[in-house]
Amino acid sequence: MTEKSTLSRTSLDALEAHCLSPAWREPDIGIVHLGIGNFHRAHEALYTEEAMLARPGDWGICGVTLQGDVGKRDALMAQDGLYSVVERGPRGVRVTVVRALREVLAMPFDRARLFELFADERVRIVSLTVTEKGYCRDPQTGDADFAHPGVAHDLAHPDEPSTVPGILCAALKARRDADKPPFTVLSCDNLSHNGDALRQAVCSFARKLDPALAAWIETRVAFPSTMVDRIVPATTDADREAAHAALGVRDEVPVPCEPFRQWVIEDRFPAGRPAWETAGAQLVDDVAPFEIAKLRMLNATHSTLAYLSMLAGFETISDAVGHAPLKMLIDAMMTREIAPTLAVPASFDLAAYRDALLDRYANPALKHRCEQIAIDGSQKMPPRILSTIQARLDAGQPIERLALAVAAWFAFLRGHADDGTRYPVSDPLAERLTEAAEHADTPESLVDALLAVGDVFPAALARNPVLRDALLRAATKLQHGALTAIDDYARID
Ligand code: CS2
Repeated sequence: MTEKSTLSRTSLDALEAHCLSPAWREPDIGIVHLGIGNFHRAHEALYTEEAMLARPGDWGICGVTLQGDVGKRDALMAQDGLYSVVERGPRGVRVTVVRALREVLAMPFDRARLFELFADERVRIVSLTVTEKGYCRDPQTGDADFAHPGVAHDLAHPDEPSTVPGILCAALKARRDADKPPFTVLSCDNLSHNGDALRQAVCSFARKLDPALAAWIETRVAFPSTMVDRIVPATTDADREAAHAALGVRDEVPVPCEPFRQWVIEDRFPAGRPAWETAGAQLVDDVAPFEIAKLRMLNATHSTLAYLSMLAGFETISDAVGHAPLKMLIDAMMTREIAPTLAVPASFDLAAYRDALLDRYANPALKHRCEQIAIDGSQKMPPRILSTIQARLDAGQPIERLALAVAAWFAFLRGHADDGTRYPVSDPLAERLTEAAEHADTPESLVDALLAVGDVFPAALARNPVLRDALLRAATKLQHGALTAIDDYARID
């Protein structure tokens, strides 16, 4: 093969060693996935491919970018939807070519084709990884956020939807109007009770447009919740090189990830589903304990590591846990402050879960950048950290380490590290947050200005004096630098 050849369905035969099995029958599309980012491609797409190998079925995937990222669409389509997963573990790299992705669309350009698929009853699942902000929820009520410009646009122009509530409503309306059974809607984002949260956003939106449609969605459409887990960094040239070295052909859009993966799914799929359990997914009646444990243990410590590292200057998660006091701090945070708030089944060993997380973070091959995790803190702090703080305050228990995590986020919002290095703050509320943080010249003013952001802090929590005091202590300590604060907080009892 020449230097120039790239991954394509015609080069597949030569790549058998990198496919999960040579016995592949091209499936028709049965899943439309909104948010065709790296996470989906290293997670659901791979589970789906394995499931189809174990039990053949038409569960090919059509991936959609909602940001109109035609570059991504074209790069994937130039490779016939093929791409490789570059699994980076402490013992080396494994490259697997994934074939389950059959088509890629970019909204709004490919709207007609997307709605053709939505109307086609062979599409039995519409799944999503659109990040927390993609749900366009009002944080106070959980309904669609009618003040959001995209949501307001979609209400005014329901046939040209651009947001998740608008798109799903229009898609389900097309099904209902054609008198066809609905598809199942499967949220795969890190939101607590993600299925219920999405259902509320969609139904509240539908109620404004067409109450009968809202009632039809409420009674007919399943929104199972899921807990998804795999650490998937952004693609770098090193991943393109690793894929090229393994495959002998170029892959412009490989996905790096850790070896670990987990998927816990509520088993409610009236229109059917791939045999994901054959690929190791856990199908359960109630996903909540798993979802909350993952958000509060993994995602919370990820965010804590990210904000402290952005201040202290650690670039990746493995660099961060390579700093012994920081590792001690998040270990104690999980053991002392987070795990005691979790109600998990007896078979769920929280100490083992914590230790496994610390090992996963230490994976030196992954290079998961703290800057990537630090984005969208306003969306991430409530389910990851504030819910645990609330539970501990309710029980009269100390929250020192959790408060340090929140104060580190506040300090991060100033836009520069302790050594003065500037970095961008990317967040849907960035303007409000950074303005509040930049104008605050004392720990008190910083804490008060940010506690007043009602989209993040519910009023009762913002008024809680125990939280305010703990935040003040942490913000004061952080004035001496994150490294000093980490050292101190690693030692507290
Ligand atoms: C991370 C998650 O970027 C982030 O905020 O905490 O994407 C995390 O890597 C995944 O949830 C792991 O399953």
